[in-house]
Amino acid sequence: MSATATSRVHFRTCNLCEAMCGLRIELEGEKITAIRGDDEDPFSRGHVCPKALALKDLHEDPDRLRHPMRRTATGWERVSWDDALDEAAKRIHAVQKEHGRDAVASYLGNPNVHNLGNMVFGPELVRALRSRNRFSATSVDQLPHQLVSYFMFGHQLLTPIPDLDRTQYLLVMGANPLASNGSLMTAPDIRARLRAIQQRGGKLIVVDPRRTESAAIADSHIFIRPGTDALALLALLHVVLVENTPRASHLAAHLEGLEAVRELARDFPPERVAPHTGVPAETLRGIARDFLSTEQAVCYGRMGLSTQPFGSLCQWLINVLNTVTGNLDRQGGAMFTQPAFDVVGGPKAMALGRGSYGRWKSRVRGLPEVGGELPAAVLAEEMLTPGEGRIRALVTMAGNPVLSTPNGPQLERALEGLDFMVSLDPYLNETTRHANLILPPVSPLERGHYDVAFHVLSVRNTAKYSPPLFQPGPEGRQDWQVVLALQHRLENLRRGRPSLRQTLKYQALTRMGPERVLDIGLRMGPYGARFHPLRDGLSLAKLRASPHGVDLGPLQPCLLGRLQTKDRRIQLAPAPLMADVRRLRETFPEGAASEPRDGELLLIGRRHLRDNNSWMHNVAGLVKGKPRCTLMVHPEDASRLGLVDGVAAVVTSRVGEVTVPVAVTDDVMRGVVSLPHGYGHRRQGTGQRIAAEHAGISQNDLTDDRAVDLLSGNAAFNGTPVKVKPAEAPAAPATPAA
Ligand SMILES: Nc1nc2c(c(=O)[nH]1)N[C@H]1C(S)=C(S)[C@@H](COP(=O)(O)OP(=O)(O)OC[C@H]3O[C@@H](n4cnc5c(=O)[nH]c(N)nc54)[C@H](O)[C@@H]3O)O[C@H]1N2
Ligand SMILES: Nc1nc2c(c(=O)[nH]1)N[C@H]1C(S)=C(S)[C@@H](COP(=O)(O)OP(=O)(O)OC[C@H]3O[C@@H](n4cnc5c(=O)[nH]c(N)nc54)[C@H](O)[C@@H]3O)O[C@H]1N2
Ligand code: SF4
Ligand SMILES: [Mo]
Repeated sequence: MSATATSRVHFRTCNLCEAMCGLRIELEGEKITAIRGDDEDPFSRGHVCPKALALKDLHEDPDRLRHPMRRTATGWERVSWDDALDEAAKRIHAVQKEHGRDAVASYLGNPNVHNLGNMVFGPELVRALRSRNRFSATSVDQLPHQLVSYFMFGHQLLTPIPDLDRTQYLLVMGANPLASNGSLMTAPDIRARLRAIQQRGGKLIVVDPRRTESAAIADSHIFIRPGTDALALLALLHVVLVENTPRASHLAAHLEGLEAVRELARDFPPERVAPHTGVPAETLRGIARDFLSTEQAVCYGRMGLSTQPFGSLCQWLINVLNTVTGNLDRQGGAMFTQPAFDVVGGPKAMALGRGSYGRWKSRVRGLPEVGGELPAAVLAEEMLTPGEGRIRALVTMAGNPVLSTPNGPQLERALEGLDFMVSLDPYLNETTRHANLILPPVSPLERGHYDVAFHVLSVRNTAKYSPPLFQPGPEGRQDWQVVLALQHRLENLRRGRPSLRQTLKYQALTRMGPERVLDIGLRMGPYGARFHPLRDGLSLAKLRASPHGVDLGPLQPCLLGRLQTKDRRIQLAPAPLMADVRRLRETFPEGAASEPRDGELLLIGRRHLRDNNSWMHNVAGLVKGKPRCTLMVHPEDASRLGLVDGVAAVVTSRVGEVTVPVAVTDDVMRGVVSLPHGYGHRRQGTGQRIAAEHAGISQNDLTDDRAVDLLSGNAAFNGTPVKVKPAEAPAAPATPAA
């Protein structure tokens, strides 16, 4: 029998970053022969980055786990799904019975947000555990944005998005979209979209302690001392509100607290902040004047502003600047989406929580809960500190906190002491090697996809569903199926016997699946077909019939209809944020200047187009070439410290030490050094062979779990004080053992 493989083409959305690029995948039989950009996708218009091809590598990776694994004294052994789920449920139940509910913690990582099933049913895992010890990658990332949206607009996901395609002036602070492809600003082919601003006569300004890839294409790049952006933003507000009178916006009648903000800004003229930020007063005055004179301007700040000690103040002041210059909820300014599956304003059953603040506190350090979670920076101390309420077991789903959260080595020590740990993850890595059980989901190509989160954060209203490309084998489970199965077992264990009600609920949810929930959400949403057979509107069937996606138009002013504050007003001066300015004043006293302390340098992060946090270094095509895990050092610092380009240096912080090759470059500011995060694959007992050959070191072996934005608890990775010295001459090679 001769088998001629049939060729076919499959269209889907890339789920690897926030850009939602449309892909055109070519196949011969079951084999992928090419992955290209989908020219017919109205949003991404054929753009892809080098990571798109990795979807094939991830799918075919022999190191990717394909069945549940149990750790034993002699190594890992394969177990059946039933045995693994029974064991996980029994052990979680046993820990909670003996030590209380909060003794079991959960940590949910970033890829959950890129996964339809996990967005719909992931919260069931947290609900099933009934523990207050909930953690996620949110608190090493965008937590300040969420907290500020909750305070100002009444919902943590009511996030203003730069109207990239219509703005005439984009002020980027602490983001590098040319490497990250954009974040909290879904915008495929970001380079072309940024260039377009300039082509239509607009300007791109980048404020960053490093001359990044994005800064290199900007009209101007301004170096700023790490961690001082809140001061710079207050100075911009000073020029706008105190030295000038900005035009009134259509929201003027709906603003609460404008005078309070003006009074606050009075104390921060550009001259007062310059000795701390390193930004000349005239530079800030120029930006403020541009903001006042440009019809459509917007300030946008991301990781560099969120993961620093004043992350919440930064994101708040950005929103205030956009608002008082008349650019909030306005074409070309900072706008809000109206997503087809509306988890913010849609039907209650579909909605994600509005948010919350300080309903409880972490046991050891007393940091407040935000949106039902505690900061990842306290996870290790909650495991290591004895006493009532100590965490003794952990469930991780799509997360690698050993490499992603501050002071990773301390967390590793803490994981070693747990009574039980289970990880939903396709890889045996730095975190999951500590688990007793690993429950691997299918590959991204074996599941349906819809970006529940990123359609909410997009620069244009669009909707797109991708069906599974491959059918999973008999051992294949999606995360959501594992979550529901675990929840079902836990409920029965708590009751002491199987309950009919629980069984019916479990069967109903399993049969429904995320696709059915998506269909209902689309139908009930702002463009929905409802349940009327003749109504022309969105439904899952409609999206299935539009494999390149549906364009729903540019963002529209809609804030007043979507606002969820109690008094239906925009809160410009929320009390917790106003109060936190005191901490800023104390850190950066008036009349003083911020100077480096005894030879210390400030460490910042760095992303590269071919990396994706910690988990894609097992893809050969992405790690090839020059090693990227290097310490960038300014030439003057290098010569002062005796550091040589390409030669190893020892970097020390309060919590740890790493040895890493130096890259001497004046792309970083004097006094600042930069390392990427997500490396550090040298740990014993992991199962990612290619990553181990390109190990690098983990930036989070240096970052400090004590350094947080005190208001939100978000990790303050950027601005970690470090000392750097040349590494000793390499030791003579050891005599080989006989
Ligand atoms: N290729 C790739 N793409 C990714 C990811 C990845 O790992 N690799 N990760 C994805 C994820 S999870 C996210 S959250 C996004 C993040 O997306 P971005 O925020 O755009 O990415 P970063 O490269 O972290 O940009 C942060 C910038 O802040 C600067 N910075 C550091 N400290 C300060 C400071 O104190 N002040 C100022 N003004 N700037 C500062 C840094 O130099 C850096 O250029 O990227 C996503 N996309
Ligand atoms: N120093 C420093 N640290 C940082 C950052 C920084 O800029 N500097 N950035 C922070 C940011 S923005 C983020 S978002 C975090 C990310 O932090 P994490 O989410 O903790 O880490 P990731 O590297 O994204 O790891 C994702 C894990 O999910 C697994 N995975 C991938 N896809 C799936 C799936 O579909 N299902 C399941 N069950 N598992 C899956 C991978 O194998 C991997 O183990 O890191 C943060 N850490
Ligand atoms: S930019 Fe992001 S979404 Fe687009 S191909 Fe690259 S990883 Fe995928
Ligand atoms: Mo992130």
